[in-house]
Amino acid sequence: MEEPVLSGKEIQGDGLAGFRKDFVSLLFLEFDAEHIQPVKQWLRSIPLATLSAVHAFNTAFSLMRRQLRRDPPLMACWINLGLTAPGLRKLIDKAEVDKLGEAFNLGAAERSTFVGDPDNGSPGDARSWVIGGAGNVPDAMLIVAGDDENDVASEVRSIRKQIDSLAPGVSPVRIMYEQAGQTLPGKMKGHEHFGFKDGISQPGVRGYLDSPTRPLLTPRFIDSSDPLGELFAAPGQPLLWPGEFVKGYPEMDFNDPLKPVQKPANPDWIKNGSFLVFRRLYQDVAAFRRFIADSVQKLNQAGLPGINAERLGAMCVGRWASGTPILRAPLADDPNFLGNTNDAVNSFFYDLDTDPVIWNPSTGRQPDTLPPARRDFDGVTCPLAAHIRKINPRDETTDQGPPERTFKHRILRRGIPYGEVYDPEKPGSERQDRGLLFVAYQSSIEGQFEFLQRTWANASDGPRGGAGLDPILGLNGNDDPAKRTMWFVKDDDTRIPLVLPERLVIATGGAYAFVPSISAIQNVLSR
Ligand code: N7H
Repeated sequence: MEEPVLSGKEIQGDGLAGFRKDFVSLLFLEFDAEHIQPVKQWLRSIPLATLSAVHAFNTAFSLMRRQLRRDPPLMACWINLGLTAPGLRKLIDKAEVDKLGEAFNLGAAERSTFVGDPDNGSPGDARSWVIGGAGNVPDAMLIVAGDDENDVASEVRSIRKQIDSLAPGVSPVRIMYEQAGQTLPGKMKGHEHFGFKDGISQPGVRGYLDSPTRPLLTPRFIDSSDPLGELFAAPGQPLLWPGEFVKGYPEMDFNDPLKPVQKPANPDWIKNGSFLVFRRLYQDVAAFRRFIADSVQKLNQAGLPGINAERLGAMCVGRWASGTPILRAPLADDPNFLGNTNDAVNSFFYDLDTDPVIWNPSTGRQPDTLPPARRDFDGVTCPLAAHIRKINPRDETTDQGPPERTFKHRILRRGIPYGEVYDPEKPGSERQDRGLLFVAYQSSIEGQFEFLQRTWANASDGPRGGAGLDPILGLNGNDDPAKRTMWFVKDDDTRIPLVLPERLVIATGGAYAFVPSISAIQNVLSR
């Protein structure tokens, strides 16, 4: 089972390596089809960050941070480019673009009702999106991300300058919309606006980089003598074949996660490219807090004693606000998981008891001695509808079949919050715009992002019958309270329903883009 070699200088870096920056600016662009030559010339000149560069930076950063026990003084500012179907159609033959699939060609707005957004004029309707909706679908999306806010601002200024001087008297490229994002300040760093730690669980990706030292893209922390060693890089981090995220590499066999299946890129130029889903997700933090406060009382009265606001929040997400998994600390957060470096924070299954893993001795990791996760098949500890259980059921048998099939629906999440932290003491704070700039990479929009949103988050019976709706994501489009329910289960198997509020997370923008390889941009798309 040879792992593939990944073209580090061809693949753009945000997908497989992740920029992991504190400041981001997303630029949404329109191309003038009448003046496409200067557009192409400019596309060729953008200094795009490659997988090799981003991976090398991230590796050095992590290494130094472990030694210094603080963030090292290393900084970078990276750029990546995605092109939407209308943008590609301005650059190459429509017939070539058609080959990229139906969802991509229709685009995020056209597919919005399919993934649960309303179409009745209420908030979330794509016709009112600030970007990507009717009449404002971009041709391209630039991601500018850096460790320093000033570097990002100066990179954006320089991009503006370049596109202003592309051709005399005309504007071949127009910035339609600019969206800033940044990690939240102070104690909220690394958390999203509802208050929960984010960016903990990501799949691992098999393969070596083609640089001289041939590093593995995802380091292996579990020893090969451990039963999980072949399938997992670290606890909770399955190893997936790179074709699940990048075109032209082996994908996972539907029935055997250890078996790669060759999938040649078609058309050829999409090799080393990925699909990017962007959703601008407004979060109604005040409504989330009201929902939690009101529901605590309801659940206590319904016979679930001992549930307070903190625990109910954890039961809705599947993790305490700190990131501690509720399956490993069922009744109250356990501060020992915070900052724990042995991956205890992601070491849990739902269907089976979770034993500590045997570490690869070269990692120097300490044994995981924190309370282990115990089997929770019925969802007594972590409701079946909890966000992270709905969207990644881990070892559960689901409506798709045996547990390994869940691996076909993983995404690489690269989102970042936008807007100021909610402050109930501050007048007007409730009405401010804030949320998540959701960005996910995959090789199939239909099979990954759309599947997760539509078939699992939005469906009461996915991934397992009787789960109820995902309280974070599964609300869009469900105006009927009877259909907006998540279920709690008592020790004696009694089920207690909780009707969810209409919309805590509302899409206010979106785009489906293709993130091509460097040579596809140089030799195909901008020729
Ligand atoms: Fe979710 N949240 O704050 O509740 N998400 N998410 N997400 N999400 C995760 O484990 C959140 C969204 C996934 O492997 C955590 O890294 C919010 C969309 C997946 O166990 C938290 C929004 C989609 C995982 C949140 C939002 C997903 C995940 C725990 C919108 C895909 C990994 C941190 C505003 C369709 C699950 C962590 C695993 C984790 C929240 C959106 C998917 C706290 C607020 C749209 C796959």
